Amino acid sequence: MNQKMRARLKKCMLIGALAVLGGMIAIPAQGATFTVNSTVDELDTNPGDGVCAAASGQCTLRAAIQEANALTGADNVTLPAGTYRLTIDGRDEDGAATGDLDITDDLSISGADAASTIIDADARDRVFHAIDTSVDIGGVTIQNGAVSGTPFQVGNGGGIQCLSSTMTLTNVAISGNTAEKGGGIWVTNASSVTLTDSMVSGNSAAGNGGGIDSNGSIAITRTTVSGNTAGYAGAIFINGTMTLTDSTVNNNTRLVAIAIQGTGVLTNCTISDNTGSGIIITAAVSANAAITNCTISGNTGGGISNLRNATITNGRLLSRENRRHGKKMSFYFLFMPRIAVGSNALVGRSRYAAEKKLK
Ligand SMILES: [Ca+2]
Ligand SMILES: [Ca+2]
Ligand SMILES: [Ca+2]
Repeated sequence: MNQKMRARLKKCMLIGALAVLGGMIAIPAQGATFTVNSTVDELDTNPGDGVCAAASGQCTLRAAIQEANALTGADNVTLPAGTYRLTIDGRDEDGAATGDLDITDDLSISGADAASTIIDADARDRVFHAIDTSVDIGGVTIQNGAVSGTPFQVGNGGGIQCLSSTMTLTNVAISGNTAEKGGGIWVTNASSVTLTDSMVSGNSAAGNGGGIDSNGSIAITRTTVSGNTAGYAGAIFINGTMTLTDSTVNNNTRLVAIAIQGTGVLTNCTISDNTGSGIIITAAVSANAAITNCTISGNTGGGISNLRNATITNGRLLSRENRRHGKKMSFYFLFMPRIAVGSNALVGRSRYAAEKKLK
């Protein structure tokens, strides 16, 4: 073997070794990407064949989701600007064939932006139903979902129902949806939702949470929750954990804007001009809140009703603007309040003592 041959052999062995190594490195599957090219609501003719195609030959939003559900692994849907109206009736079906868009396998949906990519349920059912999966949705408006009745799988979550799922919602608008609970979004206790740079507005619930009702974990950042109505907790009802950061909750209606029955961590927020109290930390044993650098003003039922545990730091509670029964009232205590305000820790039962110190 001459030197040239030896060098060639060495090179071959190196390439062979790299090939073996390459085979061992797990390269994550990219999944399929389906680009929707029709705003019509049509079924996929053959879910699982890898092709997003309705009878018309076009790739519709429903067909793309059915195809992505049928293919194992995470897939992507690209949704260009347009209004995608759901027109196939049939609630309480979880295969995305009728009514809402059921997502049952990991999926990412990318719209152009919330102003131009609009998914409208036309009040036939909710818009999205995430079921035991992980979903990213960005750049869309989710509107005009309407559900009612029982059980909860049917009646809760007008815009979105997040059922035992992880959802990341970015640059979305959730508006004009209605439900029994969670007009905009309803979240189960085994779920986790991240809502960022978004708007939740004009939704309504007969029961809890006009905008959002969450039993799971929800992180709300740089988001506005506005103009929602409910039987109780016009904006947000929290039975699990919530962080609300750099966000505004305003102009919501009925009894209280934010009800915290679990854990609430509110930082750099504005809670203003709601009909009812700004925030209630309920009497439930689990209820607790930490409120830091928030401005709470102009709420007609008082600023904060603290029935359990709350820690408030560097807050601006504008007592003249928060009213209850027509009288200025920033804090409203009913039951053994334990409250800390700035560096002045107040622990006690007397609302008058607490209020005096607060002013
Ligand atoms: Ca297909
Ligand atoms: Ca899939
Ligand atoms: Ca469904």
